[in-house]
Amino acid sequence: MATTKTDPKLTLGASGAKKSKFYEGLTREQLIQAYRVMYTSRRIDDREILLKRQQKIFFQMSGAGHEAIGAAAGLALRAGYDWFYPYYRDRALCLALGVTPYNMFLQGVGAADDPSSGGRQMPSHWSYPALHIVTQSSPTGSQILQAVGCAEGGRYFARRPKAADVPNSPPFAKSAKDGALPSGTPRASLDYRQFKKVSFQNDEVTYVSLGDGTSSEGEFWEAMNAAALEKLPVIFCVEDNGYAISVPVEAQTAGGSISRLVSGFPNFHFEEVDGTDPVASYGAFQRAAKHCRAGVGPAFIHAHVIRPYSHSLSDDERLYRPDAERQRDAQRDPVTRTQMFLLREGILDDKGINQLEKEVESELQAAVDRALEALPAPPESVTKFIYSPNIDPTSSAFDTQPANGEATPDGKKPASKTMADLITATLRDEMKRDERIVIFGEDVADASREEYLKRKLVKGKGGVFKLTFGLQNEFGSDRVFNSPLAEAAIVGRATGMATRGLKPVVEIQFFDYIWPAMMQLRDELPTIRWRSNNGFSAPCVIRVAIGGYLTGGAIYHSQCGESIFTHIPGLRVVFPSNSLDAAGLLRTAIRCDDPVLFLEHKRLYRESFGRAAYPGPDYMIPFGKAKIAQPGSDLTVITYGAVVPRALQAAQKLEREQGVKVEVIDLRSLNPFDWETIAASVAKTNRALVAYEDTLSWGYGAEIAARIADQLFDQLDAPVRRVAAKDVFVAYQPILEDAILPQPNDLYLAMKELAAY
Ligand SMILES: Cc1ncc(C[n+]2csc(CCOP(=O)(O)OP(=O)(O)O)c2C)c(N)n1
Ligand SMILES: [Mg+2]
Repeated sequence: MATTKTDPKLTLGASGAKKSKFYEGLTREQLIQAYRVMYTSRRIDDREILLKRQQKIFFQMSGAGHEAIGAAAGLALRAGYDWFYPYYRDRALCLALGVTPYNMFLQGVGAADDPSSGGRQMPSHWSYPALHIVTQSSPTGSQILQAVGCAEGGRYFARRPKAADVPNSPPFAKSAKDGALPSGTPRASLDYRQFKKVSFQNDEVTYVSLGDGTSSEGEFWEAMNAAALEKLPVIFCVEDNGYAISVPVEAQTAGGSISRLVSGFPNFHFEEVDGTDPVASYGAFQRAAKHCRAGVGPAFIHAHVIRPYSHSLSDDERLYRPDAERQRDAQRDPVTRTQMFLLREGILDDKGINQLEKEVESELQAAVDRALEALPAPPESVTKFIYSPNIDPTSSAFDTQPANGEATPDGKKPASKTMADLITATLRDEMKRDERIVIFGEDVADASREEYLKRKLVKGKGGVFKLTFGLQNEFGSDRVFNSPLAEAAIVGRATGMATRGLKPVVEIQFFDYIWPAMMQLRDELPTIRWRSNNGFSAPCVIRVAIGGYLTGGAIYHSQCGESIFTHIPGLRVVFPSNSLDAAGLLRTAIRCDDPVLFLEHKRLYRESFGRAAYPGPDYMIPFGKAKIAQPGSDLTVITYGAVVPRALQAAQKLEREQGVKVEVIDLRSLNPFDWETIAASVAKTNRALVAYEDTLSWGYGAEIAARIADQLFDQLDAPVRRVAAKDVFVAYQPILEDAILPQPNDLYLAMKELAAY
């Protein structure tokens, strides 16, 4: 692949003056504009440092030393057309794209009017929807996979423009808090697309930047691989200032050069450039963008920059960098050098420079004065935008009846379908209805080698549990495809796609292997709407095969752990126990406007328990609505998933033997959960047992038990009890597995004891 290397001896330097007459295509006005951006950026940093010392702002991250590469990127790319996943040193880029200094100071003071987050995020965590600057978080590197997904989303819409259409005009006014629809609105018409503005360009590029230290994160490599595989128009820009806090690049990157390490990736255009030189940097971006816009692959820009202001205000680099080294860097200061360059080239004289700097100073003074008067958001607003303000998946709009149960004309009863069957049927129905749905994950395609399918040489795989079987064949390889074996990439790419308006329904093959995606699932996907103050959202569905009782599944194919995810605000978590619920809840998950973790119990996929007839293409169940699996008056059992059939078995035995009538509540959705149904039942039975398959301590049932103890204390005639797995891993040998996981007999004994208390 093409590699362009600009020698760190600058085009800005005296020796390069002759060559630079062409300025890589930049006009004199653009060069002045670049300098204005760079100078403004540096002065904002200086002002913020002062404000921090005066305790008028609460944090500061500087972009000092990174101004030239940012200004160049901003000149080469287009705000509101291309897409941007910048990192915290990209102040100059954001200014070049159109963010105002006032907006930046609003971030610093944490104002309600801060357009990035309304005071929820630190300064330099950029988010400006109109400019296509996508909300940024603090973990180093978690933006990179999302940038890949963003580029994929753009390309998908460019190839399938009809997918961007919105099926119906919004069926109800702006807020649908209670989900009430105007009479006559077909319920099936309700979905996230009505609230998701989609825009795309055929030749758009996605910019993503990171520091040299961040290139050590695994997600960086997953992103590079995915972008190269898919030839995506992503510009990766590594802003190499030689340090990650105190760790120098040679202790961070094998061989000390990230350019050398990535040079083997195919389909890339590579640039290594002096990132303190705006002209050379602009040239690098121009060539990188050209490569990406042509649709032939991604680009990688390795920009050598400096970091004159320590890592942050909490860091003093003199503790690990000697003066001589710092002075060497100072000679490459991009602001000073660009100023010298403008003077030398006769683009601005002293007067012109002074004038420009005076203008910037007075603009900043006015912006600071205004920002210091800005008010914070009211404390009661903090829970706003954890979830979609537009679609409430707990509402009655998602409460539809199954369209079946009647005998067919020839008198036959409809066939009983497994949970696996109905999940596949729901995916198929929804894919037909909504062209924005894409499915990817490990092994989910029928066959990556399409020609085998075309020539009918193979039947196809469609997932290790076969739930996506036939979908690639039916809907095409751009809608159902295998991803590399990289869970963070699955969730991160899905997040980026969903940000653009696609509806990824991705699969994590086993819950036991969800952990590489944990950064995306904890710090990214569920936080996007809240942290951007509703500026961005990423509604998508993560399907995960979970659970044990497999006789031979052992530790790494049997885990539960749902409470780790119900603990995360912003993430809906559902866990059906039977076919009909799986179909209804999956449809709600797909059509709603929030990220959903959809947990599918492997043992229940093909059980005879809970089979049901196909409920039709519009059957939905609202989230947060439990089902009374068996009514009773003496004792309440609150459970879900594979414990439901076991609890029913135990309850029926107890009733047969002792006439105890147990009410079994199947929660079905875990976040939100149905407190009303629990409270009404416990008020009636005065006894509560919480049963779950996960390990006992700190598990999901602990929260339910605590709430019952807290809020229903007066109703209780007995302590709240729990039955769950022992606090160990699940063992392979079936006798051991039986001893570890809660069995019907454990449930029976606990029910019996509690009923007699
Ligand atoms: C995943 C993660 N680990 C650690 C940190 C703490 N941290 C913030 S910035 C940083 C160094 C980043 O260095 P580099 O990528 O070179 O960027 P630079 O700050 O030098 O521009 C670290 C360790 C973090 N934010 N996220
Ligand atoms: Mg660095």
